[in-house]
Amino acid sequence: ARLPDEKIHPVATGRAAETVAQHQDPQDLVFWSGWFCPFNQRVWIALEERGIPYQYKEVNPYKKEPQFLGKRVALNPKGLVPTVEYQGKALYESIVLCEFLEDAYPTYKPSLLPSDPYERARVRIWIDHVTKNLLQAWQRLLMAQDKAKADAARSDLYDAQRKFAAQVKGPYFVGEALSLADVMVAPWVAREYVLEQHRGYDRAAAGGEWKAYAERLCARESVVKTTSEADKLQVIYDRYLLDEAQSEAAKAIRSGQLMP
Ligand code: GSH
Repeated sequence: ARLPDEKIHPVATGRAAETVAQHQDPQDLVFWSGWFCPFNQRVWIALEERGIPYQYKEVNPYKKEPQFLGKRVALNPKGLVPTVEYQGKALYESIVLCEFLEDAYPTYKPSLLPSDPYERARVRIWIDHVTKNLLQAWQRLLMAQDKAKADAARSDLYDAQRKFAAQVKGPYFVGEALSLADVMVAPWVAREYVLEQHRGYDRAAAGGEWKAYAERLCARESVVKTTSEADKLQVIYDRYLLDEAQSEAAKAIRSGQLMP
């Protein structure tokens, strides 16, 4: 039997489809992407912000078709998107990939890491906060099946967002320039409407600073041009909202663990 997660719309749509169309030519860097995936969007935003040449290839990570799986697992033992093939060698993990783009393409400006070592470390501390606190609460709220669980997750999410917002110098995390701290959180900010529509989330409840910051991120061109049509994404989120999703992330949250 086919996993329902395989029925995901096969390709990017809307503004994201235009971006895909502009990145079909072979390049040193092949971006194996799942259009719907927020981890994936981090790398996509970084590529677009910095104007790095890349070839876009769509993958549905839930499809276990052998010809796909063979290639994908060979590239990424975890079998996840995003995966990057750079000069024929594979790399994965969204945060590592964004850092790799900084190292491998130093002449592509703007850099998404500040030059000051203290500020670079501060960016990394708050990326860690996004990973360990903000995203976990986000996903728990999405998948919460009763009021008590939803209330607890929502309150943890507001708390994580408020703490993050207090660190934002404005307009972005380190100030005028966009940095990896913004890139790491942006895909989930751009999906907050799912929580608003289905889980009683209210951006303003995370504070005025978070609300203004979130609106700024959603309007950023690199975020807009890597975003597909909402109805295609909704099909995927419906399965999380009903707690039917079978992704590794869904299984982890369901068993009280951190997402992979
Ligand atoms: N920690 C990974 C990263 O940061 O890149 C997470 C990537 C991830 O979970 N990707 C999902 C995936 O490929 C799609 S959003 N899932 C396949 C599966 O669960 O089988």
